[in-house]
Amino acid sequence: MDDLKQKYLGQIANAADEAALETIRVAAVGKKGEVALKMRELGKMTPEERQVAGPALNALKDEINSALSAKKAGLADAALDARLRDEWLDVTLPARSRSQGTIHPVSQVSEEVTAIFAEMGFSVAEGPRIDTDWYNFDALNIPGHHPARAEMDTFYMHRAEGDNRPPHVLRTHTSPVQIRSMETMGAPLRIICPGGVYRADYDQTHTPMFHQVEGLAIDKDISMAHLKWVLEEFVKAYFEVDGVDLRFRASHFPFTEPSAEVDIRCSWEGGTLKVGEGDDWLEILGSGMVHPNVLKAGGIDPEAWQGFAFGMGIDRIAMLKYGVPDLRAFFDSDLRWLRHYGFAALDQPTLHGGLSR
Ligand code: 2NL
Repeated sequence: MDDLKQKYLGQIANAADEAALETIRVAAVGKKGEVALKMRELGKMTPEERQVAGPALNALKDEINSALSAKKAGLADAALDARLRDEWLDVTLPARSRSQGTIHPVSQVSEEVTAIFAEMGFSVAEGPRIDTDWYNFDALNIPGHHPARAEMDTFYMHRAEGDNRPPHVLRTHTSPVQIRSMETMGAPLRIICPGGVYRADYDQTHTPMFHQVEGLAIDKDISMAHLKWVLEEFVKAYFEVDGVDLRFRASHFPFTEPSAEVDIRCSWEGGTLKVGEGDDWLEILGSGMVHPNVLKAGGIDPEAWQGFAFGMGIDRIAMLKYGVPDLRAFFDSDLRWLRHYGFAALDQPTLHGGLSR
């Protein structure tokens, strides 16, 4: 018995890991282990011999089991110590001075626009980029035969023969998000909807995917005067100037009545854009009072509520503010372009902190 004890306590002391310990446990005190075999021999002994050997075997078994548990706990402690040593981290080190990535101008401008309108009580609404032609067209007072449908160069989703679901399109504007918001949130409502939109068009000023932000304010007594103030505040904040002249030109959109396109006073002296001075005018957005049919489509009673809406191109106002000459480069994923026109990842645009710094 002393030999057994020496043998197993020695093995346990030298075990390198838990797996080795388990092998030792099975060989020593397992059901068919050496101690169990010895216990079977008790039956052949005289009662006197058994009275000595029985308790001694039990004591040996207990001793081996305790040694196993103690070693197991020791191994776990050592493993934890090793992890703490290896995974040590100095959290007081300064951040890396230049992070790898940059914020894309489209993301930067979306954040800037969101910050400006948030200050005026608008929240951000989002929706699907693939939607039914009802949400994209019919609900916006653009019926099936309307020329605007053809003009928009819509991407239609393929449909298999016999598929009776309503036709789906890649949204050509973010307006369907506003219809969905009217349905789910009702009036009064104050939202902006920034996001990607799609039209089959490609040249220096058009890409098949681009970005738009639309705004919608619905209340009991919303008028063109509110629209004018909101847009003036927006243009001043966005271009970071103290004053700007806006020019409202009568226009036509199916979803607004009356409709106006908005120009801002600017100069192009020396090839760079200056907003708020000079004798040139720059068109930056379309707007108007929401057409009663559109309110109805959104489940809002046009006898009780009215509102204004506007839409502008995010990529376009990004090009204007940050002097990017070619729209197509926005979506080329050229790292040199991204490093040049991108923004520092940790600078959040806020009105109090400066939008673009
Ligand atoms: C443009 C013109 C515009 C709207 C978008 C809108 C949305 C709803 C109801 C009424 Cl749900 N109107 N959106 C209104 C006027 C103009 O966009 O030139 N965008 C680049």
